[in-house]
Amino acid sequence: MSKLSTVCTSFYVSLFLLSVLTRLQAQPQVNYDEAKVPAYTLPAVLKTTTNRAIRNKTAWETERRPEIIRLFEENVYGQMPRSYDRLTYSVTNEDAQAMGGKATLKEVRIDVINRTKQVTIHLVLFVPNQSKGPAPVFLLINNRAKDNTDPTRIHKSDFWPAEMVVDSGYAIAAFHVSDLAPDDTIRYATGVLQLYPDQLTAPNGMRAIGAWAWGASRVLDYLEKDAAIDAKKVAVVGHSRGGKASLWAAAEDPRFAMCITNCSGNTGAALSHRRFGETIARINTTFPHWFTDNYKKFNNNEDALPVDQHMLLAAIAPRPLYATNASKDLWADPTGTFLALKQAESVYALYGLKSHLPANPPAINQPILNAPIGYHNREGEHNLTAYDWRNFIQFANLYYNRSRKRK
Ligand code: GTR
Repeated sequence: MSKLSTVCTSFYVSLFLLSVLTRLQAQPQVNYDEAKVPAYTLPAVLKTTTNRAIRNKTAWETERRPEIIRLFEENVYGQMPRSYDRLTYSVTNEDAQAMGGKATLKEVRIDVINRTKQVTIHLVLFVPNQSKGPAPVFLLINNRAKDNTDPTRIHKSDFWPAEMVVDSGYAIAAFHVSDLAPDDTIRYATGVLQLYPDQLTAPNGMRAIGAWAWGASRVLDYLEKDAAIDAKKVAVVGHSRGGKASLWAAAEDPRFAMCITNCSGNTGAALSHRRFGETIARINTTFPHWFTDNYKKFNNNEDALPVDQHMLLAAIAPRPLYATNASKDLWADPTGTFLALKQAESVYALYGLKSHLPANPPAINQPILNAPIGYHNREGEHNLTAYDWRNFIQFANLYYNRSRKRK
């Protein structure tokens, strides 16, 4: 190598190292120390932006709840388009003897058309054959590999333990996020956003998480037409980024009977004002295609945000809500999740619903299974596991049995 090229190479190497260093310095260190959580004031869930106190469920439903949804649309998840020209569906594969005769498999193609553009959602659904009437269902927003929801059951996974759910008397369904918005900074716009192109240029335009939640509602449009399903008992389930979407879907669409959010962390079930683990700046930098452009204003500026995630959880009331964490998943801030749930209790109380959450986070592997607010912190890593699903089923059993008795 000539002397000149050696000099050039080391010049560029130093330039590269310098830029990496500058970027690292620009990113504040991740905080995992409770003592370093800054003092913060959460926006009050039961006070309007004009500072009026909300004292009953009518005022909550007519004033504060719609205001909260608007604030989340404007600042975080973006507008949620409610109209479309047409939805059609066709069962592309049906097997009444799936899972060795235990279930009926349906693969359904759902097409949603708006302004000549179309998006196709591929739904996988297993309904227990033993079911005495229309079956309640768990609907997973699948953000992981498609083989997690393999309709052939050659590949089985605890991420979507279909056999366990069917054996418990529930139907189980799933669709993949990529049908709505590929999870990619550039390609995310190739799904639902084609149907609503104005959203792309709007500062409060929907992005990928909004598109996934929108997809869950379109699947619910289909489930309402499927006689094998009790559409009044659809639990929307999501893990991590899928759990952010399951919360937004349930908050936006009151037809979802139950919401389950697993390890959803920042801009999911955890409080952002705590700046513990993943922060708004980090999530917006790594995943700029998930939330509105407006949300970027709150990078390293949490105190200016007019909402926090406890308000999203509260918007799901009085419907049952189950949130989880994993003990080694500090990035998703288990304490911040528990605190957000505690803050939502006051809204459930407006409906006369008593929370069974303890004052402080329960010990690891000590689930709180009584509705309206369920919670557990599973031992282990960031994941969706058989342990988590067993508790979701228990939570749903307790809730549905109790509401049956009330009737
Ligand atoms: C992480 C992201 C989290 C969470 C997670 C996941 O990288 O920072 O907010 O969404 O991915 O989806 O597994």
